[in-house]
Amino acid sequence: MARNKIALIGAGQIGGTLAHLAGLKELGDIVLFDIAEGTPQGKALDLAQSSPVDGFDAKLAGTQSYAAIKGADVVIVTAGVPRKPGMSRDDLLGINLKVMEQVGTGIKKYAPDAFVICITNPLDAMVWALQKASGLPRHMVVGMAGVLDSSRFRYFLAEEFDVSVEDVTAFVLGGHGDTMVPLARYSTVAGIPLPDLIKMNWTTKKRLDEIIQRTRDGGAEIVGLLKTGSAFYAPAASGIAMAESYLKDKKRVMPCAAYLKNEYGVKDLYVGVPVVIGAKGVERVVEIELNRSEQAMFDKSVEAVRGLVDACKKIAPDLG
Ligand code: A3D
Repeated sequence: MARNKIALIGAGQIGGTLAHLAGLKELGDIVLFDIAEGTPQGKALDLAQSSPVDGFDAKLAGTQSYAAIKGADVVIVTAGVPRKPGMSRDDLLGINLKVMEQVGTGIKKYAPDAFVICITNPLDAMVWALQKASGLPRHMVVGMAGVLDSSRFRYFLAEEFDVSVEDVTAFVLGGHGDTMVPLARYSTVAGIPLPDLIKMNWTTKKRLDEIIQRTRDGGAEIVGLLKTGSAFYAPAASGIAMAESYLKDKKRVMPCAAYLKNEYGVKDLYVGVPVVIGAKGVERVVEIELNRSEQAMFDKSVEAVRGLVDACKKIAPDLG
């Protein structure tokens, strides 16, 4: 059986970490693409030289040519610029929109059958633009944000309760940004929902609200510490979990930015919702029931995403 081929567009902090994880997990051969000459080649060679130590077999190559991604099974896009302290994700819109147009054209030409995962920010607008620019089927283009946001929430909760991260599940919906919607009712420790844990005196409503706010600010907290870029280990791990679910047809249920065609009452937008990822791409959008206050938070988040997509349509009318 031939190995799968994974193309990584953008070989920066996240791109390099994606390549490392894909190698360690033997997900397939890896091509790193970047406009910065030497960067993808250098990272590919460095990682290849780690493979005898770690015992994985994968071909790793770096390139400045889209032709090298030909026939990729999975494409993960991190090309663009990340945030610096004081910048919001939305400040990146103009620059990264142009990048999505270029990347979409390359994917359309050389990897039209791939499952495409977008990570570039502002995420919900960039995945929309990437789908439009590539013309790939909507169920084959998806955005990574919810897996990361819910992983942050899970980590903070596991710390709060002093239990294993493995036994904490969490749900975060909506756009990737300050309006994201961490859902306490659907988040559990070994199946016990968070509101019940408050009743059991494991935590207080006040503490839970603080954890939810820290989750919302999770990306900014790391930008503030690093000063020269944004988070990359956890975002890369999240992207790889989505790629793995597709390549191995695991059918995992994960919160991702998926194209909605009336689910949750939303049309023609990418928004973070739970989906099933399997060999057919996004196989199902899971519509959970929201109570009134959750729905209000979700609607606010959708409006923020719609504002960004409208801004994209103004800058690049051809995409709309
Ligand atoms: P960085 O280390 O700067 O890597 C980006 C790479 O993209 C650089 O190597 C650039 O040379 C390259 N690049 C720029 N323009 C192009 C182009 N036109 N074609 C190909 N490559 C290009 O950034 P990073 O890896 O830390 O972050 C990448 C993106 O992910 C940024 O937009 C971040 O904001 C975003 N990000 C998203 C999340 C989410 O949860 C959605 C989390 C963290 C970062």
